[in-house]
Amino acid sequence: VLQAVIFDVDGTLADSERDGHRVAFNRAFAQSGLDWEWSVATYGELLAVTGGKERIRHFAAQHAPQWLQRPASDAWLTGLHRLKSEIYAQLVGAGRIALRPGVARLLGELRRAGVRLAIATTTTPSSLHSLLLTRFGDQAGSLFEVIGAGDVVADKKPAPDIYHWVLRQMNLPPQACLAVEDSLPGLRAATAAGIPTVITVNAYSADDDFAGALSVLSDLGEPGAPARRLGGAPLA
Ligand code: XBP
Ligand code: MG
Repeated sequence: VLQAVIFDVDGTLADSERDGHRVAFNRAFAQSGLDWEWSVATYGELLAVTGGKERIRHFAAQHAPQWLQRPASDAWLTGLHRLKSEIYAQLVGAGRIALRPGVARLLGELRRAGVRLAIATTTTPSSLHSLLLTRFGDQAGSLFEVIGAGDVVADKKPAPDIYHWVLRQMNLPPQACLAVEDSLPGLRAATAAGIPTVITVNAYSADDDFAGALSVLSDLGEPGAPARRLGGAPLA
């Protein structure tokens, strides 16, 4: 029996990467005297490195200007990422990032059915909270029973650690849960933790091969605009 659904955030609850995180990274770079500009395509490649700080560190290793210490210090990375997170929260608070189709509907239906809800994301807690607050208002604090986010585990997706952490907090076995993800690192993390996973694809992940997913969907579906099933097979 399904007892809990664990949701990824970026790309799953909201299309927050291209017009949210990416824009925030670029503005933070400009405000910090860096001439880095992550195009939509470049950012798609960089999504393979999960976690904002980790993504900047990865890029800086190849593109650091003369004046920047190499390797970039943790303090510099943390400061730049904090600025990015502030800018992201402003973009979200200004209403730039909407929920994906079916998200609010499904959360409501699961809640009414007594299914427990949780989050497993690599995103920084403050960024997640600004999205939840902007999109769910007063409900934001009570919607998800457990929130696993950011640096709560050292190894980010595709490592299963964040899912293990959430399962421990909920005191549930993986087979009693369902994960909803949009990306390959997310699918790897959830399935490595033994959790059956449904994929809801977006522009960045539409062409990926989600072998091992329970189901691959176009989105989560609304009445009158049902989700299309694009693939998937049950876990062996
Ligand atoms: C998506 C990510 C995050 C965001 C940026 O994670 O990899 O790093 O791109 O957020 P998920 P931060 O889909 O698991 O939510 O800068 O806060 O890391
Ligand atoms: Mg995601």
